[in-house]
Amino acid sequence: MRWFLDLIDKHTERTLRRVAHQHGRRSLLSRLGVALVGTAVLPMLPFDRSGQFMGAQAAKPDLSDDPVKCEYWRYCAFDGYLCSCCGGSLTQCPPGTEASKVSWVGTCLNPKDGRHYLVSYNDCCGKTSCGECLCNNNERERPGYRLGVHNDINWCMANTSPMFHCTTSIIVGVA
Ligand code: ABN
Repeated sequence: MRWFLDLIDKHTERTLRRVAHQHGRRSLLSRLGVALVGTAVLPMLPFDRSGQFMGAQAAKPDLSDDPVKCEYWRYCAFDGYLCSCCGGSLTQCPPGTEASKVSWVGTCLNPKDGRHYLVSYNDCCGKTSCGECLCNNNERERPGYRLGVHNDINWCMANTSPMFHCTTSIIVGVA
């Protein structure tokens, strides 16, 4: 009888040791793995360090209404220097320059009334490059091999002086 009890004892002990051994090591390994991955991945997560969650978005100024900013709505297909930064205005060439006889016409959405307008981008000619407020937007523009729909062109070429100074943006119609 004694030998039988010893046998059960040994068997139980062996089974318990094996279970404890395997289970303990696996759970330790899995916990270690989670800790390692966690510490490596946590710093990569995006954090809002500004302390103004979603607030920054709301505070963005509306540049579509400012004629000295390239984001102004009429400049959607503009390529040149803004005449509003060069001593002229949105529609007027600076003193000493004259409007180009030909121009590129773009179609821009006015966010205020939701309508599309035809905007003529006339270059102002007769003085060297203004160099201020370079602006290059290309809505509906196409590459140079399609000349009629390409805006990267000196429109002063048909004037007495082909020197390009800056570009105006004149509304010529509603699309
Ligand atoms: N239409 C503005 C411009 C002038 C010269 C060269 C490229 C573009």
